[in-house]
Amino acid sequence: KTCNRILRNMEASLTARDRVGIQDFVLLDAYTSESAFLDNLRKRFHENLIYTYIGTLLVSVNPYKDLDIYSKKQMDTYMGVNFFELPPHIYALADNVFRTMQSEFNNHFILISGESGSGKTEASKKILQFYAVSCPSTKLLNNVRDRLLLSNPVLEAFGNAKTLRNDNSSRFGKYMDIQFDHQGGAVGGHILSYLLEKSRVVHQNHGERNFHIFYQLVEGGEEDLLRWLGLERNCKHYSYLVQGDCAKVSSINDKSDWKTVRKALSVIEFSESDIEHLFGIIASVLHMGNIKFDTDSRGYAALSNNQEMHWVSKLLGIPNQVLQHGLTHRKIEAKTEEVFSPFSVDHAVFARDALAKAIYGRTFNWLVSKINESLANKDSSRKTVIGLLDIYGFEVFSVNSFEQFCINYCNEKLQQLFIQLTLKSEQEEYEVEGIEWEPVPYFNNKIICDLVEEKFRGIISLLDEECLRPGEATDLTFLEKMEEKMGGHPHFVTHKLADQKTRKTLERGDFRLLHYAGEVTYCVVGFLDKNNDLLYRYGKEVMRQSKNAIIRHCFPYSEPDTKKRPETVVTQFKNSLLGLAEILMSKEPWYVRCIKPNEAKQPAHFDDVLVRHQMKYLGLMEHLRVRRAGFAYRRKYDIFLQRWYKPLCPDTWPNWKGTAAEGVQRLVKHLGYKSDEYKMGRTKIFIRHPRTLFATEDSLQVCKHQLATRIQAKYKGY
Ligand code: AOV
Ligand code: MG
Repeated sequence: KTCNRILRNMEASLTARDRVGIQDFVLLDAYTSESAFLDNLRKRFHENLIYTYIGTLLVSVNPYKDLDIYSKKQMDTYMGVNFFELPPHIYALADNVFRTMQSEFNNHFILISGESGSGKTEASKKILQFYAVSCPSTKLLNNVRDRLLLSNPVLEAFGNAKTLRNDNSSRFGKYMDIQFDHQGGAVGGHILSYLLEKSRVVHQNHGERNFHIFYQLVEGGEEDLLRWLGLERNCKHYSYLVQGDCAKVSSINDKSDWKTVRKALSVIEFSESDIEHLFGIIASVLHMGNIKFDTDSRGYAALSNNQEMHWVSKLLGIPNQVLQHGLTHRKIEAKTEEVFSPFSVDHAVFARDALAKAIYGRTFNWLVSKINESLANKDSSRKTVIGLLDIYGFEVFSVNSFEQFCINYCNEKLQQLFIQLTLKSEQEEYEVEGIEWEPVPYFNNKIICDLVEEKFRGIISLLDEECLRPGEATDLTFLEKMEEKMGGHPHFVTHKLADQKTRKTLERGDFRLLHYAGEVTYCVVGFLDKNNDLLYRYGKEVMRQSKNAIIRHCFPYSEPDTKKRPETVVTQFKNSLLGLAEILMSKEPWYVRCIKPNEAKQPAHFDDVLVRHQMKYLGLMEHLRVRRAGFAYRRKYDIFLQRWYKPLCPDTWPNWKGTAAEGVQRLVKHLGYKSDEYKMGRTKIFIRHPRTLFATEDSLQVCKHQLATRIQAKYKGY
């Protein structure tokens, strides 16, 4: 039956192929041709068919318009149906992952990748919605489900912002585990967040905004609330909100988003007091941004506007005098007494911004842990999980800084993981299993990952080294060191070397990395400061006196000894990515590769050059070649035989005495597998097409049914 449905779907798609292209690139005749691949994507895109498979990998092209393909009816259509029976859809992938998890009782993850604005976050939301609607439900589970869904608008409000690339750009990385019980009910979840782009709190480039939540509060906050927070209903009034000069964005409705977030917070069990403290913090950051400093008669910083200070003091519950002193002084180590040194105006501004960033960043982490408490599953029985990874995509601006360096490094790592899990391991497995195989060449970006992260020699090591030499090192000495150490590297270019390697000139303070996804020129200014993320100890001490419960939680007394050097930002990030790779490697991978059709964020516009570039760096052609020449399904002989299919052959049922490999050989002979449909490896059977397996699966269902009927008949009298 399944096989017939698949064939029907294939036939239907073949009949319509001239108009709508092919649903699975594996079926493309000219499968090695990049142009045929591109034509197929374009054709489908113009028919609003944004999804296409390469085997079980899903390619998605951002339509930049709402399509009527995400209704409850669509979800029902895709539920419990085999992968190739219906046209490609993100729901088909979600459903397939879910059912594989259930039948094999193991853990999975879905890696969603693509550049900034290609549709990763939307894809992850669709998957989550599918699980929320399709999983078996009880009243208790409904609770978890609502919280899982509503954690999204809250985290987006605090962690997303408008950039030049995307009006709702994720400025943090997110990995979310959804936990299922053995009946398939969603019983809990856990979120890990990665490096929030804190610098946005105090600075935004032209055409960009601060995090959404600030605008939502100012635009949507109720009159009483704003009065209580001392805020005006005017974003232009706040220096932290106007640097990008685009407080209003046509695609964003801050007022209605505010309502959604406010409601979500209550469902996720934030108490009224939590919410009060949370918005007290958001407002105090805005007030802090408006604090100005004058030079006093001795040349030191003095506060020039007390009104803002009054509000920060009130909202954070810190005495005004203490706060003022904390913003204008630094504490100096002395044996017996406390000695304070006053700041210059520049220093005071730096310390103020550092404090605002620390407050926001730590509050964000608090928010994630609070959401995790609410998603936590109280029952300790064994669960299986599906992990969803939605991280900031590769990005290039006219000026790129430390933040882009971290984001793009993270994308290199994910690409490396993809390569290891697909192209490399797939081909290595054929070799290990002794299957004849013509290797498919591909670009391995390990060379770029090493350039960035190699111990003692990579860019991160050099940067950390320079951060250890306060007073002596500068951004420029860091650049010089890189020039000296990695000048000869094929993926690294600086001012001095620019002409020879790419024939494009570079400014003095720039260096360029030739990433897997394209060239990015980084401006070195600010790298050391941002990597150090220095927050004066005194500032922390002042925060500890706060009466605001969240702030007290975020600045605990038990913080590690400040005399010991904390890890730098980039090193922490590198370690957290290592941890992420470990989490992922222990699960079965699935992929969604997102493509951005044009730079203008416009519907119905398909830019060939842009898409071709993404196809290339995402490794789609290589993936297709490996898929096409390879085998869709493989299983260890004993699992294939004992766990699954031995009832299908009289020789192997009920007991098979020989080796598992021989048993499998008997079995597939009996089932009539043709010789080009499968291969016997050293430890596994490899099956070329899913349809072969589906047919076997159908036979098994029939067989089980017959068995059940026979057993029923036998025990009728009991
Ligand atoms: P990203 O997550 O990949 O970028 P998003 O998922 O935020 O990109 O998508 C960007 C925008 O494209 C969304 O806000 C929607 O307007 C539109 N969009 C994406 N997918 C769809 C879809 N399936 N249907 C309709 N519109 C869509 V970044 O987080 O910047 O790397 O850092
Ligand atoms: Mg995103």
